Amino acid sequence: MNTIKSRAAVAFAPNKPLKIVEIDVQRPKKGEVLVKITHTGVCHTDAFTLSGADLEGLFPVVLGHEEAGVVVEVGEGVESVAVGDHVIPLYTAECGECEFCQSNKSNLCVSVRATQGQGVMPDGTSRFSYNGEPIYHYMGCSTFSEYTVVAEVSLAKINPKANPQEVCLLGCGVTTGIGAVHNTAKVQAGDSVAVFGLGGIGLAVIQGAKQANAGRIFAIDTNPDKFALAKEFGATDCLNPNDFDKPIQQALIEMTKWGVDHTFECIGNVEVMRQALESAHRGWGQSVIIGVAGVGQEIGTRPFQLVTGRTWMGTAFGGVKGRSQLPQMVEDAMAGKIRLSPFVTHTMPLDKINDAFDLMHEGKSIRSVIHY
Ligand code: NAD
Ligand code: AHE
Ligand code: ZN
Repeated sequence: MNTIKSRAAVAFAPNKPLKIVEIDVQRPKKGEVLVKITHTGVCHTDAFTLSGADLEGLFPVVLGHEEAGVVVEVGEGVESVAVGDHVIPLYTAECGECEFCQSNKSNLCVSVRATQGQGVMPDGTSRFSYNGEPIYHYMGCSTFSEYTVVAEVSLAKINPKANPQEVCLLGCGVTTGIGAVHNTAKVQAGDSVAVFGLGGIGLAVIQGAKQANAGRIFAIDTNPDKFALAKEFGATDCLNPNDFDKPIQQALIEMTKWGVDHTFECIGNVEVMRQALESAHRGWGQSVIIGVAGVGQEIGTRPFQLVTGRTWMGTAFGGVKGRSQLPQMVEDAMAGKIRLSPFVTHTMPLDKINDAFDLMHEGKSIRSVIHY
């Protein structure tokens, strides 16, 4: 048999609930791997694409990109993973050979990125179908299907003893936040930090800032229910912008005299991106954009903000090179150096996945983890 059946949550159209159906998954071709997903987180980026605001959004599609699984079959030529290996699929591949992999300045491997953005495998075709009609892949992962096919270069092999319900979060949210602190901003001991948006990403930034022995850590969210966990991760000051009768950037500058050394936007709101940049310290402040903004959205500020020494930066997957660096992050989580359990506020089987999106939109969850 050249195909297997797989239970999947398919997004047939933007802004509609996912439908749980049985899809057909083709066996892996050359350079590809069939993975049985055991756990997958639901990240705001999945909701973003489902909303129709993603320039690269295609339907019907199997979403999901924050996961852990086990290799069940390898295609021709695959040597770096074998059947039974525990893996984390990567939306930022690492081929080791492209200009970006060869550089220590970037993790943005281009080996499969073009076809990934078109919702297909590197040979230009999909491995998924439903009633004979093709379904698109998503971010090179598509983990809202029990079985998925990914490129070999998109797999990090991890310690099989790791807890998959927790380390799946290293497939996106936690790695992105922690990596943004260490690899992108390069926060140093004593530096001040401001985090805008306290979801999975923002809380991971706080965890990273604490690891870096940052000084004051401002945690900013319009939902005060997020403050307890922010404090648990190390926030020193929790601020709700709605409590101020002035722009939050002005409040932060008044609280710090010249602004904050490092600010992080973890929402995907271009107005907040401006607030974060303008909260950064005169002369050297850095502002890192992590949030993903919708099609047509643009950022703006007075150029004077940059002339006076602020730097605007961005990061994807926290600058982490997945195949070479993620296995060690899994070890760090197993050793208690990275805390994952507080992020997992809800767990549920695949057929309840639409609840995970509702909980996110209602501000009630940090991460819902789906188990198969
Ligand atoms: P989330 O929905 O769990 O958290 C977002 C938080 O922002 C919520 O707590 C919400 O209350 C808060 N918020 C919303 N509007 C606000 C405002 N105006 N001011 C202050 N707080 C506000 O989302 P998440 O999963 O943590 O993802 C955050 C963003 O990061 C998304 O845009 C996602 O697409 C993006 N992301 C980017 C990368 C990357 O590699 N660059 C990786 C993962 C996620
Ligand atoms: N498809 C969107 C861009 C989405 C985006 O920026 N994605 C982030 C990861 S979000 C994970 O939750 C990323 O890694 N970007 C770099 C890349 O290569 O995709 C659009 O605007 O078209
Ligand atoms: Zn994500």
